[in-house]
Amino acid sequence: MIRTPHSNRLHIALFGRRNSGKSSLINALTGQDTALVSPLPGTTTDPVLKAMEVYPLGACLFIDTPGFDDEGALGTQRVERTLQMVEKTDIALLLCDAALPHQPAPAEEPYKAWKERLEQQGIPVVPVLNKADLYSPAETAALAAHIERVCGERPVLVSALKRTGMEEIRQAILAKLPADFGEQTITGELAKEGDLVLLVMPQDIQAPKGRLILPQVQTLRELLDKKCLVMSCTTDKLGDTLQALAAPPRLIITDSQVFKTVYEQKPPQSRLTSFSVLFAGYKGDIHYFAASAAAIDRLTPQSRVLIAEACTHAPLTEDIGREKLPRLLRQRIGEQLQIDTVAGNDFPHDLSPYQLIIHCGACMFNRKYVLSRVAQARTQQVPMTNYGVAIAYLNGILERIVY
Ligand SMILES: Nc1nc2c(ncn2[C@@H]2O[C@H](COP(=O)(O)OP(=O)(O)OP(=O)(O)O)[C@@H](O)[C@H]2O)c(=O)[nH]1
Ligand SMILES: [Mg+2]
Repeated sequence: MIRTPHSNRLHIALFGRRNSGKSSLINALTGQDTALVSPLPGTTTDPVLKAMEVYPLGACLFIDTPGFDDEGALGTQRVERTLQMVEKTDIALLLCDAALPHQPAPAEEPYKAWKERLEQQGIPVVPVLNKADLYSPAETAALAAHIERVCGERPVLVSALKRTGMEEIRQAILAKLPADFGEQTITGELAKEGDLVLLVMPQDIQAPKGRLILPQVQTLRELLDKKCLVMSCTTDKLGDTLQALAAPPRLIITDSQVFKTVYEQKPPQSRLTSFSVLFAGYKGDIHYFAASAAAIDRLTPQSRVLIAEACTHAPLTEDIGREKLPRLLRQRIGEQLQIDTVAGNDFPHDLSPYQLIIHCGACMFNRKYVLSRVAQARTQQVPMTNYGVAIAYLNGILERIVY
């Protein structure tokens, strides 16, 4: 874990018509030939991601997208890919290529609609006028004024070709960044300097060989940064570990699969939570997840449940999303309960067939993406919870844990 994972990077996506210079601008911003450039419209057919440290923005992930004006059967699929990227975008660069005053104006000005669409999803938008090198200063000013009329905001003037205006783009991104971006912590108020924190981390068949999984690594690092005293053990060594400690831990963070065992053994003074419950708050909306867990009680054998996983790993034996959770749910509700599973970027537009959605901890997704899914579920009035919260609820201990 030497590099910042993608999920923790500021996701900066470029949107615009085909040929507006999105790929050229990614290359200019990153100073590398990351994306393919050509005069042919429709060159970019799949989103291209490039992770980079950018002063003063920090760890960023640049996302190049196919033009949103693409047509035809394949074009429509490309636009769909672009729309998927919107769900993950923290900040958008909207490339506007306006016609010169003496040229016929394009039949349609999609920028206003696009800017509004992005802003409705809570995404700050930086309008950009690219290919400034093609115009005289007077023409550039006229174009910028035109875009300002359409978008309600003055664009940043750049030339991806000559690589001018890059500092202005960085400053514009910085100015639009939500003040609290990146401020979210995993353990929040639950752990502070000097607290003794015990991590219960069973290294079962699902644990990657020779490594710890991302939520464990990130939590451990955060606790060390907070100057907590961190102890860790596997489930079978929990009793020995508690005995070895001079005082009970202030907080115990456990893998949610062994929630019940840990709850039964924990000292009464120790507060208990799980990695996935913490990540539900870090990555999503813990309050919606907790409230939605009660929907489990309203399920009937005829209900339909959607399980959504972020990773697209080959299912393992005793896989939590594929085996453990379905088994727990069916034991409680009935064998006929219909459970659909989706993975990665697949997430249905129409959630109405489902009485409940259970999402994984989403360590591979950025916060924005999970919140987009929560917003979608809320709008369609479908309860959505996550693995850890559901397991805690099924074990009857959701009210007794902290988040
Ligand atoms: N003069 C000039 N040409 C540019 C500039 N930026 C891009 N171009 C040219 O515009 C054409 C399209 O550039 P791309 O970067 O491929 O455009 P795109 O928006 O990624 O296009 P699609 O992938 O097809 O959606 C290429 O011929 C580029 O060389 C610029 O700043 N100035
Ligand atoms: Mg392109």
